[in-house]
Amino acid sequence: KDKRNDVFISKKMSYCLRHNPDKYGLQLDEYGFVDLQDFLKAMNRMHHFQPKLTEMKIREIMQASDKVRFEIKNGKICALYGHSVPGIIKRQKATPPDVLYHGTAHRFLASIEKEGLLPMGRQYVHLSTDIAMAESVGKRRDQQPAILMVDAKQAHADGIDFYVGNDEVWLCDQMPSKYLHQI
Ligand code: HQG
Repeated sequence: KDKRNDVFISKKMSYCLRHNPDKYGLQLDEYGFVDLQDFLKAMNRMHHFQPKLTEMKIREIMQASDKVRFEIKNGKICALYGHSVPGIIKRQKATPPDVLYHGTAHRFLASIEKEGLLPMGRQYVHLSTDIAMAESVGKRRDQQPAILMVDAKQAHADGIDFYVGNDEVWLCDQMPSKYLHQI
């Protein structure tokens, strides 16, 4: 199986569903879903996948992936997190685990200390349920990432909303630094 090709397809799916559906002539609904058949047509039209991208191929890629990035439901598909599209994608509010983690680069720590965690280029701040995941998220930006522990229980008690991404990824609008502790 060609792993590289699967990664390429997955990245294009993320690009379309998180960042630029417009370029594909697609419009996400308020929860970020788009009709799966329309999505397949647009992806194939744009990238000329050989063989053609099918629902089965997408399911196969989703199954083989280390991260749950997409969801297929009622004939529609969405990205579960990571969005930067202009209209805010609605996420379901929920009670987070008591503790969450965020992996980042050491060079960002001074700014995070001052401003808290901000969504930066995305719609939400992304938090991980476990340290290993936070570590791998942080490694995208720093070989030896800083791991921040988030006192989600206190933040939630103080009125900060949390939203579900998937079982391992939680989202929030921002996270003041008083709830962050480097570990
Ligand atoms: C940092 C991947 C300075 C923040 C991952 C992060 C994740 C600040 C960067 C998902 C800051 C933004 C998202 C502040 C936050 N000052 N820097 N005040 N507040 N930052 O990529 O969380 O593989 O937008 O620490 O696994 O790294 O694509 O967010 O380093 O789940 O599916 O600004 O993307 O998933 O970076 O990653 P990002 P993220 P996929």
